[in-house]
Amino acid sequence: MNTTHALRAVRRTLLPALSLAALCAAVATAQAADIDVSDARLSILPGDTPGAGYFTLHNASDETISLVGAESPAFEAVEVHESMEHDGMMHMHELEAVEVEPGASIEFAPKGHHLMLMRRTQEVNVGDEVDVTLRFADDTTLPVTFDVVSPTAL
Ligand SMILES: [Cu+2]
Repeated sequence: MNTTHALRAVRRTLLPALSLAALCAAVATAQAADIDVSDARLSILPGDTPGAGYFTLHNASDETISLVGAESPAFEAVEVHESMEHDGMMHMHELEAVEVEPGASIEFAPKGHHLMLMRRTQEVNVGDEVDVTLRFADDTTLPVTFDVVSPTAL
């Protein structure tokens, strides 16, 4: 775990989820309207293991957008991760930002980019819906509803 990672975890713990959401709503601008998220699924296993969030993000604006984080009331921490294969083993690491150029799409999918949702604050079961707020570099936010699915349904 690197220093940036540790600092981020501390900052998120100190900010109550509700005030953060209110703050984000207040600063949201028109940009979020040009960002399109589809097929949002949250894959979970029983027990308090991390969940993995998958979706397709389309940038319909005329500027490059940069996804820098996410929050969810159902989890204490959400990170943007990328999985990579190295020496025949899958590894993942946290990304500071994921950029999407104007008119482009990026797919968050198994074995690639994903949101890692850690430490549940409430019960989360297959069939539920979980609210996740995506946060971009210019402080705009985008609320997305994820369908909770079993990993076998992906
Ligand atoms: Cu991960």
